[in-house]
Amino acid sequence: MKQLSECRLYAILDTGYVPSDRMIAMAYSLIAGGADILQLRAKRESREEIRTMALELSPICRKAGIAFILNDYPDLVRETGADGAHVGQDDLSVAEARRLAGPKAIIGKSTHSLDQALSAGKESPDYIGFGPLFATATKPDYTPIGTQQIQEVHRLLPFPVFCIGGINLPNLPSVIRAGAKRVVIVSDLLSAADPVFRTTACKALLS
Ligand code: TZP
Ligand code: MG
Repeated sequence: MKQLSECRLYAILDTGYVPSDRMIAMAYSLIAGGADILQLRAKRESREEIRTMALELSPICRKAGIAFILNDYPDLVRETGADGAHVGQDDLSVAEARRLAGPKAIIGKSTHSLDQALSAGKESPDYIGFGPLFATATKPDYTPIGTQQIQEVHRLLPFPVFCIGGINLPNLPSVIRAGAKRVVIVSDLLSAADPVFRTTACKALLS
């Protein structure tokens, strides 16, 4: 499996954008476009529905050689064959998530400010998400933090930082100029007329 340090483009399969009957096709499109990691983010589905989707997605990612991460549900990581879990500020600690997901699991944490990023650093996650950089309908209740602190967060933290929130193909060059090395993109890839083309274009800018 691709190491996190090699990963540049983290794509999220968010069920708010992709109906369950298109989920697998979308996973293949994101992979074909060069996504380095896939996350399943299903905020409205039941644990059982998430388990079923994860059982389908995890062998697809495994064959593609990329990590498959569950948003929330570290307790489902082992039984679904996922590679890790992503926790938010109001979720389990990184240590608790790791205990449930297993010692080899990748554990990521969301952070929404420089202070939160530095606190998360003390929990030794495998990576953090940092944002939302810009306003986004995918996470509407959060204040955008802009791009000014991207270099600082990279300077202070020893693990991969994935900038997130409102990033799209048109603004990606400015995000990279601001210091981002890795990004998470959700709606811009999932809502694209041609998700393979869009993912390929974003990946090309990051490589
Ligand atoms: N966490 C911070 S912003 C965000 C999450 C899950 C949503 C990112 O989605 P998009 O559509 O790429 O703005
Ligand atoms: Mg969560």
